[in-house]
Amino acid sequence: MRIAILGAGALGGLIGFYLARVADVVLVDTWEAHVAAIKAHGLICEYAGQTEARSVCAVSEPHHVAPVPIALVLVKAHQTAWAARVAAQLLTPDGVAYTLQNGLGNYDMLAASLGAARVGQGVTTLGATLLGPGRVRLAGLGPTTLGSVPEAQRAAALAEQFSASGLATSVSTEIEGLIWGKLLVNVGINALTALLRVPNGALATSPEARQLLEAVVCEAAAVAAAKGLTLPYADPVAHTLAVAQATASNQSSMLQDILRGSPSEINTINGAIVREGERLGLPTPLNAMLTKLVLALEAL
Ligand code: KPL
Repeated sequence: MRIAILGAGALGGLIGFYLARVADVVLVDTWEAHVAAIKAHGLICEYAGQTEARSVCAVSEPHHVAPVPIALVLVKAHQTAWAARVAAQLLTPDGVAYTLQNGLGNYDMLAASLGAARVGQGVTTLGATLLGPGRVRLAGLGPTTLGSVPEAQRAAALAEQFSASGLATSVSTEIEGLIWGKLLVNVGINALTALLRVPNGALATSPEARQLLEAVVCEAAAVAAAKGLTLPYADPVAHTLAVAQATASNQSSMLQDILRGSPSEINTINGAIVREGERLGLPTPLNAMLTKLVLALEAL
């Protein structure tokens, strides 16, 4: 199977590294130093106590890439419009783009551009860190789930490739609840760790940070409940705290973005809760406050 990965950052690089064991992978990324390093030395991955380099095709320009039946969209939210253009260029006429990005809104942007029949969505609990040009680290193995829409057969074939490469993956007909399940975790962890500049675990150990996490997750869980969604766990606060503890020494992706001086994904995470709350007539003052604080931090 030929698979293009649009955005070879932490998660895109990690998934590309694994998938290249079993599939014909091409990484497309605008960061030229990263692409040059992968071309020169292979994609280097630190995982399970070892460091391995794998030869993977990487390009910054999709012009000369042969058409692919599947594109995985793993760019940050502010690059989704770019990914939609590249997917339109690279996909075969019946090809499908799957977004595994954080937050809400990316699917809608891709579907508006490619048509809903050519876009699928999924959710991953894998953790990854981008260490530098051409180098990623596995920060945590966890399941990935692909939605059965728009095409259950293709999702099943892709899930099989993921699993064969070492990334446990299944297909679900209830992908929206799973996406919101991860969204609530990101709502509770990402902005607070970025603002406080602490690793994830600090949110569970500091009583004040923990209170904030609880309040912001409860607000978002009320929005999910008002939408009638079934989350993949019973207690959103307990689950988010468990993720913060399980990833205690990790820097959240939002903290990594802020430290790099890159735009964060705040508008697709806490900002998305505010927009959904407004639509449903539910107040979300804490999520609104965190969104404004992170936007202010980005502008400093
Ligand atoms: O998904 C994450 C992220 O950083 O974006 C968590 C689960 C918070 C792990 O760091």
